[in-house]
Amino acid sequence: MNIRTQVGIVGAGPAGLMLALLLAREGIDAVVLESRSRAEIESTIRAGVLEQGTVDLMTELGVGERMRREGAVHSGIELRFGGAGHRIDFTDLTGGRGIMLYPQHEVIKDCVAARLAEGGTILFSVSDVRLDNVVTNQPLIRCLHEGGQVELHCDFIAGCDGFHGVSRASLPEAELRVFSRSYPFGWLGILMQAPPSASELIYAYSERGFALVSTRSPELQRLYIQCDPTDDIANWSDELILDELQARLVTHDGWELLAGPVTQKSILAMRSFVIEPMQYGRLFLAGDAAHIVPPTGAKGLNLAVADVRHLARALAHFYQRQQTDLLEAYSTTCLRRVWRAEHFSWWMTSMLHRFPDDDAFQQRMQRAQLDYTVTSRAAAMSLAENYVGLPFDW
Ligand code: RFL
Ligand code: PHB
Repeated sequence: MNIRTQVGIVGAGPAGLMLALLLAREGIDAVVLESRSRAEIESTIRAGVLEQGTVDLMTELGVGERMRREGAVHSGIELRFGGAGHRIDFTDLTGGRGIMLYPQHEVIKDCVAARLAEGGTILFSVSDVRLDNVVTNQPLIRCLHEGGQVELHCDFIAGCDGFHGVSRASLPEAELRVFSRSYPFGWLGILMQAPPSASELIYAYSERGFALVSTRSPELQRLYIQCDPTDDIANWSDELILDELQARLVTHDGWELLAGPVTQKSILAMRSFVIEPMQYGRLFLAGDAAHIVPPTGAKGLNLAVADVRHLARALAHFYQRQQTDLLEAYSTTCLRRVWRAEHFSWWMTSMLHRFPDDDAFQQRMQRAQLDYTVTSRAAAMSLAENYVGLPFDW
């Protein structure tokens, strides 16, 4: 099967789907290729926190209705250490901005439904995806779909296929710089059937390691604890996980975690990663395909959305005025925000986790930083500004 489109998009994650919706608004045709099934992408548990800018964009794109109904607006977070909680008040510190708790797979469902409803093509369960001719004006994507060969001829390719996708590998190594750091710990994440234990997210620093209390719905909690990244999840019984959460979250005023059945658990590794540049010829990378942050700052999905907003704007500029200046600036424009988020995520991670080689001095440094963050208005404002997300055109 031969298909012709203007923009070939590899990957139906938040980056690929939002790009397709943004381009449609500009009258630009795009086809999305996704290696997993629709059911799979609509049920994979990942992010939960949407920045104000992501929320605003979803509303603008007409995919915000269910989010506004079912999502939860949060106007602050708690930093917990030394047996006490300290609130960072986003509304006060950022002039009324906040965040939305709405699961990533619900964002995916809303975007897939909207894209199909507007007549867009998404080919699910494709395999053997290969990118060719990316340095020419006629790039080509080849793949297999339902047993047949597909050739997608396009003007541009958007590589939105995440960290383990194929797009990044199509950039020649000699042209690239890779920046990366892996952390000596991971997160053990669980879903637990219980009403929220707190009205806002709790980021806890304790001698036993980091813990995070988040939520997915009025009946479902999302919780994380720092663990050895090479540990086997089979070593963690539900009781052990809950005991560890209680111990790390303990307060002097007797706060209690509302417990219930654990319905899902897994361990994820943590790393920071950036590739420069994010573009080669007519191939543009966006989202996790180009950069990864540790989840402590809740930035990954939001960065992916910021990338594709720039990409859609640059492509619209190209098709409307035949000018390539915004496309040429794409990588530099995105990387400024990417590095800001890399720093913020690294900083939150460093402040809140126990490192295996930490000595007593290092622990005092972390406590001093936490104490400053919750008592200085300037420091709290910096955290709040980064957490709710800098404006799109920052
Ligand atoms: P995705 O979401 O990985 O989507 C890529 C898509 O491409 C498909 N694919 C291919 N398709 C075609 N051909 C190929 N060869 C392909 N190879 C792969 C994949 O199947 C997939 O559907 O990348 P994208 O769109 O860049 O979005 C990035 C975000 O998903 C990611 O940054 C966030 O999930 C990170 N993240 C968080 N981000 C936030 O902004 N706020 C959060 O609260 C937050 N919490 C998290 C997170 C990530 C987590 N994990 C599991 C890594 C919490 C966790 C636990
Ligand atoms: C989540 O709810 O999954 C979540 C929340 C905040 C984070 C990371 C993940 O920093």
